[in-house]
Amino acid sequence: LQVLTVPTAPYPDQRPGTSGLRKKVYVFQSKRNYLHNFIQSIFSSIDLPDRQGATLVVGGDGRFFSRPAIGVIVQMAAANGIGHLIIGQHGMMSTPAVSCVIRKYKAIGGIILTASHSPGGPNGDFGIKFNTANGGPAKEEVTSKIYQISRTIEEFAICPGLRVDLQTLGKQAFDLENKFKPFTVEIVDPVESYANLLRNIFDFAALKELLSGENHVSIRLDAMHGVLGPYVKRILCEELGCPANSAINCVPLEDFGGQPPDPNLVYATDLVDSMRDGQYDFGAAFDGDGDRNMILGKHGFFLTPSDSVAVIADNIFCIPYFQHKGVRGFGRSMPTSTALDRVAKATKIELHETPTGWRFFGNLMDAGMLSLCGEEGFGTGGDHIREKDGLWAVLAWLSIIATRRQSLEDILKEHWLKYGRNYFTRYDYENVDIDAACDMMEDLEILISDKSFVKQRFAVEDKIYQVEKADNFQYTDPVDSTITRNQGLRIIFSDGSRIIYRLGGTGAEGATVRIYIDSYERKLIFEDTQVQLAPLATIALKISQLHHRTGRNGPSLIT
Ligand code: VG1
Ligand code: CO
Repeated sequence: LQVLTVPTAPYPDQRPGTSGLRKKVYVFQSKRNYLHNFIQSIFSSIDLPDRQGATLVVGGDGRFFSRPAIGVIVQMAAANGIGHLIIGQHGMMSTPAVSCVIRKYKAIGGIILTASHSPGGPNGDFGIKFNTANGGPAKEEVTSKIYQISRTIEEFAICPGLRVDLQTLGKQAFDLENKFKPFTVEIVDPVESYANLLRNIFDFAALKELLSGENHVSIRLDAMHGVLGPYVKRILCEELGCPANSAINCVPLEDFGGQPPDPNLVYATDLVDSMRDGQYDFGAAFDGDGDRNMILGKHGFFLTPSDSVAVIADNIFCIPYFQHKGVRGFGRSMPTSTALDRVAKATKIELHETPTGWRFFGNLMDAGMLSLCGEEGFGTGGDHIREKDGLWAVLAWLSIIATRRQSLEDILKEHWLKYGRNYFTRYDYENVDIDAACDMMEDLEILISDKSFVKQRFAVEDKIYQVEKADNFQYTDPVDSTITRNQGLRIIFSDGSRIIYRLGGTGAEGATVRIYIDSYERKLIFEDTQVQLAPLATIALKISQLHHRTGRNGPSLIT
């Protein structure tokens, strides 16, 4: 097979965000070599000796445009010296499974075709995540290198005659011109390695008893037509004995059936509706690529992701993996509520507060400093891999329920009684004009950085909040001392309540402004979240003038 070098012209907008590059599908379809440029930039970011003959993993959530994209990636991998590709059958493999497979086969990394929770189909979004040898999202130094290369790229290498069969399991070999060794592609069952990993983390016999023994609990899992369908069916239904009606929307679709595969109360409507009448004791939904989870109790009782990681931390020894490996640290992203901090304090386990995005946790895990972590954005995971892991979170919760023999709601209420409750909400403003969003953030930073801002009081009705600290969050990695700046504007009040403003890094178009509100209550623990947080929300909008500055009347989404 012939290897060609094709001239190309760079694009200015291929900077990877929180987890990969995300654009509208039409951008990939209509801009000449848009995909090729980015893939070449990834390969060029890896030094040739490291790339030569190496193994790379390819997976994804099966969204529209994935198949042609994988065809191109295979042709370019061969032409760029990669020796061996491991690809999930039909080009599908969840993000956590890719992380697992990279580590298991000591690959140099993986490419995941997904825009996660964003809409799919011809009018939806497409995305490319790049993970490195530890199995986690590429670090800033790698992504900025990829971005720099993409801005000056002049040519890419490709093997246009190479055609791979994504359907048949097993190895395929291709002879390339001027190469001694054949280039090999291995199509693997996307579930197998990952299922094996889970078997070694959890007590499957106990879970099977919980889910299909006498007095079993009824659960409902919604794969939202993303990649997790086959994982849910094989692991939960076939292996752990859940009845077939436990698994819904388990056929992966290119457009996810028309809804964004976003596991929250707004988009996971099938799950939310079926939980309402109390037929199921426990429910969960996953995003397109299977790294996010939303968990509900009976009657749809909502578990916030911030509480989820705190409760898992407090019950961590219900999970055999941690009994064996011990617990070396807890982590949360900065905007995630401080519920986890209280457990860390009580258990005397160190807490790490990182910027948003899983790559920061990965560094700590590699150094043996972190065992369990979570993000408010429906992400939870442990150090078994280097990605958040939706199904792992579900099995973690089921392990707690199996051990404690209590409902999710009772477990959570006991947690609040023991530690107090952090009320948490997030307002998202999507596809905002980029200049308006950036100007607002700049002015807000000037305002809150002024010395006079500290000690200022804000009153709404009978509630008064006094500013104790305000800053632009920056993070110094305790392992390699890298400093990451500009990670969100924080206003912390004297009672520990926080308002955080941040620009999201996963939107495909325009800017995403996020406001996070976190407030701690020791006694009033059974109130409604939105009612409880209304005064702080009013203050957050007043300080930032967000509606006025962006021309919006309200958030696109509240979670
Ligand atoms: C969002 C979430 C963050 C998550 C990231 C990737 O980032 O807030 O918690 O890690 O998406 O999730 P941002 O920068 O838009 O706030 V996913 O499921 O892509 O893989
Ligand atoms: Co995701």
